[in-house]
Formats: sequence, structure tokens, C-alpha cells
Amino acid sequence: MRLGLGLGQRALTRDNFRFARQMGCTDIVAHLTDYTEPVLDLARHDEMYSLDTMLRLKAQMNAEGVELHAIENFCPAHWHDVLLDGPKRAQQMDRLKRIVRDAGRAGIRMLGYNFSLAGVWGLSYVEAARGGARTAVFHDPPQSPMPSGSVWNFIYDPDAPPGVVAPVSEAELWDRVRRFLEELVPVAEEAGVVLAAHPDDPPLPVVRDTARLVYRTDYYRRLLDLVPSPNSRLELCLGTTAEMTDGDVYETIRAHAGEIGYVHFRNVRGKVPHYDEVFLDEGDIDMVEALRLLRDGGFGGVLIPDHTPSVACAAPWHAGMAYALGYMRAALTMLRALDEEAGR
Ligand SMILES: [Mn+2]
Repeated sequence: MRLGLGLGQRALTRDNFRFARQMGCTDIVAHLTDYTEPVLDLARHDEMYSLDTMLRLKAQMNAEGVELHAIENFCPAHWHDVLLDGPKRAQQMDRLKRIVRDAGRAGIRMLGYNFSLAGVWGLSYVEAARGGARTAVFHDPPQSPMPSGSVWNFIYDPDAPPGVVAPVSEAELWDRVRRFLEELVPVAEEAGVVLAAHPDDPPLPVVRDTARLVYRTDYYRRLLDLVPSPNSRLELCLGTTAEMTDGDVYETIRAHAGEIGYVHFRNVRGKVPHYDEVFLDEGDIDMVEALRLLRDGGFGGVLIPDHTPSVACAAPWHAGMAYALGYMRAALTMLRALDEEAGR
């Protein structure tokens, strides 16, 4: 298994590539969408998801000794009508196919996606992790429908007439993702790219009147069975899995270790509708056991810390990531040493 670091669009800097390398990472998972921009700029995101940008970012990372392992998430500007089954669906599927082909051309073998309408929603940031570290928590907040012209917490059409997105049923959502995968998986196979599905965070059956896709551990199987292919895999998020009310993280790893694209390695305390994101060693998951099960299942890919609480210092995000990566590196080293001792 290799260590990676996830970086948001604005964090794709030479200093952060060096930081990753210094923490023992070999790989970067890049977010090309700017999540700080409430109204999405389509032209700018077209540029971010172009072959030129992919090649440039890869070269910049390679110059600092790390690899561009994955692009995480399509931009809502590119696929809102795929998610919402809107009038631009066909045109946007063509755009997604081009992104997959370009990733293949750039030698980027992994694309993470989250087929979700309401997206990551309802989190607040409070001092709930150890020692009062600031972190994301979910405590059953009041819900409102999604405004028209928005998806995944972004406004893609600021001129949309006032109104809300009509309720979407689970059956309708599964039909939409099936059509998405039937069209995109063959392109991914041809391009040599893996599509890796992130579960719904928070994993509730309905958020903002719209159904959620993978909010139960047994729905990972349901998703993979839609279009079975070595190029359709999971972006297995251990934190989100632990937030689910059925099954457990360890069973999920045992069941799917051979079907994982890459792993979001984070810990959490509690389950929906009440949970807190915490440090790796203070949550409900035994993270060393999770690593052991990933190894036993033959997973040899990349682990990234996903999120971490912010540490009270001048560099709260970097310190949190450094702590997580140091913990992960030590645990991997320990597992290898125990294997050698046991003559495995
Ligand atoms: Mn995640």
C-alpha cells in the first residue's frame, strides 16, 4: 500500500507537493473543482479539467518526486444534468467521456466520483475532536430543499427561475447512475482508467428531498453489480462507511478489498444522524485492524487521509495531515515488521 495526500484545487502548489513527499507520500489525489466558489465558472473549470492542465500538474508533481494518482470528483459544472437528468445530459456525458479519455492520455489511472445530488451536506465545524481540535460534525440539522439551478452545494445556473429541485426517488437515482455507468465504463476500459465511487456523506437515505445512492454498506455491492468491470471500483471511505447504520467497516473491507480503487483513510465517532469526524486514533474504527484487513485482502493501492481535524497551531491543516500520515506510515511499517517476524 502507498500513502497519498488529497489536495484541493487551490492547494495544488509546489510547496504542498513537497510537503507530501516530506511526509512519505508517493501519490497525490487532486481535486480540480474549486469548492470555495459558490457559483461555478464553467470556462475556468473547462481549463482545469483539460488535458493540458492534467499534463502540467503531473509534470509539476513529478518534479517534486510525487505522482498524480487520481483526480477526485467531476465538477458539477460538467455533469449537473447527468445527476439531475436535465436537458444537457447527452452533451455533458460527452464531456465526461472526454475527461476520462484525457486522463488516460495523461497517464492518470484513477478518477474518483460521487454520484450525489445534495453532495456532502449539513456538516458544521466545531471544537469536537481531542483537545478541542476543530472538526466537521453532523448532528441532524434541519433540512431544506435544493434551490433550482444548484447541485452538490454549487450554483451552476445563477439565472435559474426561483424554485426548488423536485424530490428524487431512490429508484430514479439508481436508474440515473446505471445509465451513467453503462455509457462511461466502456470508455474507462478503453482509456485504461478506473472509475472509483465514493459513498454518500452523510449516508442518510434522503437529504434535502433527494434520495442518496450508497448510504448502506450492502449498496456497495449493488453499485458494483450495475456494470461489472475491473474499471468500475470503489473510492472506499472508511469514515463514511462507519457512519452507516447497517453492517460494519471490517466486513465491508473483507467483502470488497479486491474492488477498491483507492481508500479514504479517516475515522469517526458515531453514526448518522449524529457523528463527529475525529483523529485517526480516537474514533470508532480500529484503523490498524482496517489496514490489516486491506493487506489481507490484497489491496496494494493508495490510502489518503481524506479529512482530519485542524490542529491548534499556525498551520492547522498541514499539522492535521502530518499527524495522520505519520500515524499511517508507522502502522504500515509495524504491519510489515510483524509479517517479517512471522515469516510471511
Ligand atoms: Mn471520503
